[in-house]
Amino acid sequence: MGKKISLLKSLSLLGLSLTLTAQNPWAIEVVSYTPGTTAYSGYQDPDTALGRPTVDTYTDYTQLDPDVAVVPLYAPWDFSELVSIGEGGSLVVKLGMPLTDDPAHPYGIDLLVFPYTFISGTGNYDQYTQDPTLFTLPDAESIGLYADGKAGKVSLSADGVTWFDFPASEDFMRLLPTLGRVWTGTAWGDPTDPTFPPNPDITLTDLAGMNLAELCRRYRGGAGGTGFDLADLIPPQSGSLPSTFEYVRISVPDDGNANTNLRIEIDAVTVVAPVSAYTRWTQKEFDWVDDPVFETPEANPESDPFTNWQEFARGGDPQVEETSLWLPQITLSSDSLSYTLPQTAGEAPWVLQASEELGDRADWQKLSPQPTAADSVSEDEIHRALPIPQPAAEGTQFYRLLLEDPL
Ligand SMILES: [Ca+2]
Ligand SMILES: [Ca+2]
Ligand SMILES: [Ca+2]
Ligand SMILES: [Ca+2]
Repeated sequence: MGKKISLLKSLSLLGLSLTLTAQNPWAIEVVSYTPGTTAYSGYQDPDTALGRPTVDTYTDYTQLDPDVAVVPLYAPWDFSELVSIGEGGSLVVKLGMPLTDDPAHPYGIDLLVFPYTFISGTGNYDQYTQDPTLFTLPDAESIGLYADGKAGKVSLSADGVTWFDFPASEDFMRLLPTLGRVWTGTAWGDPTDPTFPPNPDITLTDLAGMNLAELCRRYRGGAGGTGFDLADLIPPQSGSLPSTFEYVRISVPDDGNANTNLRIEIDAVTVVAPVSAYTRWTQKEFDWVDDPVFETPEANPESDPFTNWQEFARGGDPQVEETSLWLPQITLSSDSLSYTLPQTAGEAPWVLQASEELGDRADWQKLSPQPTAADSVSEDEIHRALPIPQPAAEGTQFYRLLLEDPL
């Protein structure tokens, strides 16, 4: 009986620890909020900055519930969705997970801020029919990003006491405005992933004249947002930057000018998720404004003999027709196996397999765990050496390298 009780106790402790370690990639707690002098009245509930960016908003004032997907032309606008920060004001939130400068983050972007903004220009998106195929974005002369009187800066802290700023040039009102749901081609589908940033180098003129449905596809499942790279933080005069941050501060300067009304409205902030080496490769090799259909591992946009997956793992160029790609040349010594990879393929899943037989009787088994590779880099190549375990029994051991399939 006593044993049963202690088992139940440990189970409930396990449940508790799971709850405590659940990580949310957005703000989970308001630490402080000072509206400042010019914050919009009504928009002063700081809890509206917690959680993910808004998925659905209201078609108009008569709606009791959100009934239309947020799109880059129709931003969330309700008191329950945004908090306003005016001159001299600030908002400090605690993130639901650590924020780091992870090299596996897309485009180097680590943090996303979702302010109130939208693509402006000629024409109105009809939020009642909410059909993005019927709307063409403004042309290059008239396309804009709503940023009227918006100003502010982002700072980060590890402990909530010492703050580090992004440069003043890193303002909020950058592409892309929030997208709430994925456009499936025929309907609004699942909520977008607010941890997947857009390419920070896209410009408004890249988007000019684009159909809204096409633009939504370019988000590639992400929610948009203004990206910040921790590598851009202003380092302290002495000491070094923390490697991990937990707090985000958004503040609006008081410019001392009674004629201006600087402010910013915030929907959410999120922590970017790492992505696969293959996804990062596509982000380098393909333009963001091009159709994402060309980026799948199976695709072969230039119709040479190699899929994108082969191009990625064998140093190919997915835009150039090639007749041959690199293949690993293996050298074996008594205790290690070596091969060379193009540097761009350094993270491709080449795995080492072993078999005691060759030919029909071969039984190739992936070494588990894989031997720890020692890489040395020269020019654009990686020379990789893998220690080979001593064979357990007498006889011959054969090895081969295998390129695994995409996940
Ligand atoms: Ca970064
Ligand atoms: Ca919000
Ligand atoms: Ca190809
Ligand atoms: Ca090629």
